[in-house]
Amino acid sequence: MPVFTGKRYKLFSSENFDEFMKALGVGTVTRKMGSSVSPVVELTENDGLYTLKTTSTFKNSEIKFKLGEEFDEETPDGRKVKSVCTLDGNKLIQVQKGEKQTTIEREFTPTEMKAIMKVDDIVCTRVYKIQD
Ligand code: DKA
Repeated sequence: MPVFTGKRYKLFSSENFDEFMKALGVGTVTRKMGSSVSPVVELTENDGLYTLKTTSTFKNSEIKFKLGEEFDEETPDGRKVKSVCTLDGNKLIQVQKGEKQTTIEREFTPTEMKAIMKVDDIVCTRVYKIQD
């Protein structure tokens, strides 16, 4: 298994998340809530079906997908998008197509997960440290 599945990663640092959310049209109240929480992310895999769970006191979300297969996703801020996830070594690359196109690249290592999220010309970097 190339990725570190079944581990829990908790948000440690975040850059440009407010700008990223603003570019997606997320309102002030939701942005404040989104910025104030430290979500825990967990990726698991069973027979080629991946589950990515994000939990926080603000919102819990879960997506299930097979690599390379498009699926419908409702984002934590309520956008309805078409997503495709692929794997490049330890990097899970998610492309979300909706009113705007977003990419979320999550790189998993034994100690941390780094998410690079892009929309328009905005790059948001979020680092999550392993738990347990
Ligand atoms: C995360 O996994 C953040 C995921 C990005 C969500 C986009 C907009 C959220 C607005 C609350 O830590």
